[in-house]
Amino acid sequence: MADLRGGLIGCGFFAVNQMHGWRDAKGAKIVAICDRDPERLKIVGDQFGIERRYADAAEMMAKEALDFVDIATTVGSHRALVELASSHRLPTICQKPFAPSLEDAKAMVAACGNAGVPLMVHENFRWQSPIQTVKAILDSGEIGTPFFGRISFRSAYDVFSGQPYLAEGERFIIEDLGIHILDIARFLFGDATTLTARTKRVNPRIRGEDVATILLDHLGGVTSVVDCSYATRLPVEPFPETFVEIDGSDGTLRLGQGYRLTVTGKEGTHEQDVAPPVLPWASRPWHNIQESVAAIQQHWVDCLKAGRETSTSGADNLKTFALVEAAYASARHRQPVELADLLR
Ligand code: NAD
Ligand code: 89V
Repeated sequence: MADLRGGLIGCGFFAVNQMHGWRDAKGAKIVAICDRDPERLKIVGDQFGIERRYADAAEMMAKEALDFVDIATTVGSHRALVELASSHRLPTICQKPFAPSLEDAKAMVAACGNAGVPLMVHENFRWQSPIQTVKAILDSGEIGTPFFGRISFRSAYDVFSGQPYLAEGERFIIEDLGIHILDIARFLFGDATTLTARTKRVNPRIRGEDVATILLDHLGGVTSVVDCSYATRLPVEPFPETFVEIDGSDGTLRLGQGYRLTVTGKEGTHEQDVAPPVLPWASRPWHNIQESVAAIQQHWVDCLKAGRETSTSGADNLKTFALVEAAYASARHRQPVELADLLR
């Protein structure tokens, strides 16, 4: 089968990782790129040798024979671009956060559903290899039935230098980072029924919240805590590692700093180094995220070719996005939120 032909929209900070991931992908290649900023278009076009360049996504979709588009712009443009792609019946990948609101996200899923085209949200954190290993151990039954989980991301890394827009939004850590950590909680423990959240802003130079603590009840009976902070100074900066603690009926699992995994089951305790590989184009400390970009993009290609639904399809990601909305609502009203009410 010939390589799938993709068009990438948005050639900014993160798109460079996506372009590297596409260069590694088996069965697909990027044949055209688009950015309304000519400077970004030139930088990415020159770096990856892409000659077909557009300032306007509608023109690219009209002129190119594409098999899919990859939308790597920031959230404000996602709905319009996904709806444009669906009007061209183009299978679509959309970066996280999926949309500015749950209402927009539902409309985007409906647009692609009505056009009969696959939609995947580029929700890559569950594709990090340490997280995949945690899931495999959970599924193996080694620690029995889980009843408690903690998924934690605490850091003082300066994310604002690479992504200055993160300092400007009314919403920050839950929408940008918590969304990944909440998705990991769903990936490991299943869908949530009720959520309670508290937020804080510690850094006075940003507009949104930079600390969030979230309590979730999951359908399968797990109680989990998702906690995120960009105001936490530690002796060794762990960015961008996600730590996991799971207690089960037969044992425990701990994924800690330095990608150390410790599992205690009925047979005893074993430790494992689950550090992700540093791909040839990757750089520390981002290699963890960069590896997951390559993995999710390969998953997209494999699913598109086989006609299978992706792990983080638009429909799946609505449930993660609902957790984001619920967290803000719970923190604002200082009350628990029922997820079923949001997903109706
Ligand atoms: P950025 O601002 O650096 O890049 C966005 C680019 O899109 C800009 O070059 C801009 O000119 C272009 N653009 C915007 N609207 C456009 C339109 N309608 N048509 C054509 N071009 C358009 O942003 P970024 O930091 O690269 O973030 C992009 C997205 O990636 C965000 O949604 C962000 O949350 C996400 N992100 C994800 C991860 C991850 O690990 N999954 C990490 C960082 C960023
Ligand atoms: O994944 C993200 O969206 C990034 C970062 C990991 C830095 O928070 O913004």
